[in-house]
Amino acid sequence: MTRVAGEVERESANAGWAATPGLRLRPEQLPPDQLIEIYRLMYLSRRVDDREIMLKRQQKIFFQVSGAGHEALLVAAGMALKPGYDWFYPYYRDRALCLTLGNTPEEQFLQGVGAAADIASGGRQMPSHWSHPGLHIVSQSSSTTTQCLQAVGCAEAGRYFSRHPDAALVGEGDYRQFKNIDFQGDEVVYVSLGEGATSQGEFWESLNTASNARLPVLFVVEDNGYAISVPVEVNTPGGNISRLVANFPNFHFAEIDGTDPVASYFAFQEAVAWCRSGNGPALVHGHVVRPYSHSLSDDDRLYRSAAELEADNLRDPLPKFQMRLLREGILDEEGITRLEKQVDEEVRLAAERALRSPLPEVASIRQHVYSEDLDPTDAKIATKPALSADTQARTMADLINCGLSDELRRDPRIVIFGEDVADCSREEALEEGKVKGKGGVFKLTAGLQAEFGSDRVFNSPLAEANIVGRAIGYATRGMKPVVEIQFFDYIWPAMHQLRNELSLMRWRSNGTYSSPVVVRVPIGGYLTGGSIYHSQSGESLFTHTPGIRVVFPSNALDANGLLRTAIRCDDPVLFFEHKRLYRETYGRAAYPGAEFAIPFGKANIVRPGTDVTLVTYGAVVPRALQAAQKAQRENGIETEILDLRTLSPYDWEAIATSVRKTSRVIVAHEDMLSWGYGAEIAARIADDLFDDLDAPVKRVAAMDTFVAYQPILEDSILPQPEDLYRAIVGLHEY
Ligand SMILES: Cc1ncc(C[n+]2csc(CCOP(=O)(O)OP(=O)(O)O)c2C)c(N)n1
Ligand SMILES: [Mg+2]
Repeated sequence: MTRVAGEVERESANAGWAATPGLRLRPEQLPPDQLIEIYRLMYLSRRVDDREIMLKRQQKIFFQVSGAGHEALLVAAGMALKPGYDWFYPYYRDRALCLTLGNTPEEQFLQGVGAAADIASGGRQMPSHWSHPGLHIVSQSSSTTTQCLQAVGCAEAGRYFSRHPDAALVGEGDYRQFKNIDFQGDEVVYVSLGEGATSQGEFWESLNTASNARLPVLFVVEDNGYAISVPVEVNTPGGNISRLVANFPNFHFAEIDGTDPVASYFAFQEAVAWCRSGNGPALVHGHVVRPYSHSLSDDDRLYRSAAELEADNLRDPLPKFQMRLLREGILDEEGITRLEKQVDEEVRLAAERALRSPLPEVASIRQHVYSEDLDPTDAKIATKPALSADTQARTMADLINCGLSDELRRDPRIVIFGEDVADCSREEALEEGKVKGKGGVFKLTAGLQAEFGSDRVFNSPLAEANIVGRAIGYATRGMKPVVEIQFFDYIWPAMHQLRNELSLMRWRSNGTYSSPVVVRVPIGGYLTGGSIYHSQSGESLFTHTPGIRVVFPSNALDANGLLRTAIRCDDPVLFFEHKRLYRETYGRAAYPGAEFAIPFGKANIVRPGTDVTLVTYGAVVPRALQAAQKAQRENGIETEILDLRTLSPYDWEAIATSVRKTSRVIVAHEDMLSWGYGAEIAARIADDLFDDLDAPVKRVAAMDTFVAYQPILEDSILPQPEDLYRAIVGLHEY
């Protein structure tokens, strides 16, 4: 660990920063041209903010959050890094960074207007939500801190490509055709956040992995002393984040006066050099000010005293740096006025042009929810199983493991990580044959690290957001992470990344970034003792999330064929694997070869019938079969069972065709009844097929409770073959 520039001792955070005794400023100076350019960019950033504030007051734009007070730190950061070479995960205060990298004032005003030509999002995101593919600024959300883990994944991808340059080659017949791979070998990944946002767990998760893997991530904490109205000491014990992070190994740390662009520049140069030369990550903690309240919706006089605001004003980097230029004779009054006039004019013209720019077409709204390049429902994807001499019936667990290994062999961009997925993190033991290896708590990834190496199959920390957040960063760089969440019951820490990030990367960036990750998730109950926290379902939460494909196979062959389509897909896929089905006798199949694939959105008619349609998926499929056999045996009823196989998209054609034939339909699933997946299907059937129905649409599902441990309770909570049988007979008699 090193500690440089601006090492200070003090009790509380921002208050009195400027007066801090012992602040160590570097003796170096910068050439006059660069000092003038720094001032120009700082002033430009402030004036774009001022113009946006005016436009917002005139109701010509609809939101404003300023970067005022952060300019010195961010111009310095931008100058120490290379646009289009390094990668950037900024946050909403980073206007000055983006301007320094080459994002133009006009591009920034186009965001405010919500114009079609807005390069960041085409009018989908608020202004100051930066994104610029040419400059390597990656689309960000409004969620504080989610960018940190993505930046870590982005850095990992850069390292992976430099170690495995062949992986950058374009592959045939999958998502790789649509990804530009761009890596340098020594690129640095910048990520910034406010001091308040360091309270989020994901910040600490990202430090964990950046430190452990010695990744070239430059963390920048922009400490303006407030998170909206909450002062730093409420968010950060002791009021100083530098103190708290100081023991992370492999980091270079710098705590600096972020209102001084020269000191900041030298600090960033050192930090960037540390990262670029492969030593590990760096964290620059810059003390800045916030002269314009949190946003235009906030008035900081409600919670900050006049004296405090006045003290902050004295540290405003813009007048301070102007005074310095005058004092040091870099510019005189006239030079300052000339420069400022030029900038004012540039800003005025840029705003005028942006206001005249065409607005997005309403018809474009649905674009980029999913990939427009690769359609996973395309019937051409379908292949027949290529049977070999090996006709042994394999379990779903086996055929998922084979599918992963076939694809790892075929596509060098695939990495697999998650909790316990590796065979053995201490790989010497594996190499020396001292241990057999674990390969997942359900053994679905067994043998993969041993065969493909620890760069490609490895354990994550016990942190689900870490898994999904990093995977998004990897995928944004064109890789294919196939990650595992150990149990569906523990997917929730990753929910923020799944719902606000993974699903949205393509849509919110107007199709310029994407993150086609596969997340494999063991799910479901019927485990006899699985209890609450190993039995949950909840697939409808994800089918209710646009941008994600949701797959839920019921047998070994489908799992293999759908997994292949998921991995080759250009969209993010949640791949649900029912734990109870992993090793069932039901649904085993012979190995179908390394090219077997099933398109999404194609249901399987598990059992043809003429009297009642039963639409279902997952572990209810074998139970529905039992019920249908009994209904046929005892009541002469012919039930047609549709296994949807993929829940989003789902095969409406197959449902409609069957319901038109039988005029009676049950939608059944293992998840709770109310607001479950079946509600949507039942509502659509009632809407679109009303004239074809001879009876109400019925649903069979779990009780609206969680799953209990004691088997007699579990049995009554989850839908059983007997429940399905009764529903079939009841509906037939209706
Ligand atoms: C996960 C999340 N929670 C809450 C918010 C609402 N919010 C937006 S900015 C902000 C304060 C951020 O403070 P800080 O990290 O210090 O950054 P600053 O705005 O001061 O630069 C909050 C609470 C959010 N955007 N995301
Ligand atoms: Mg803050």
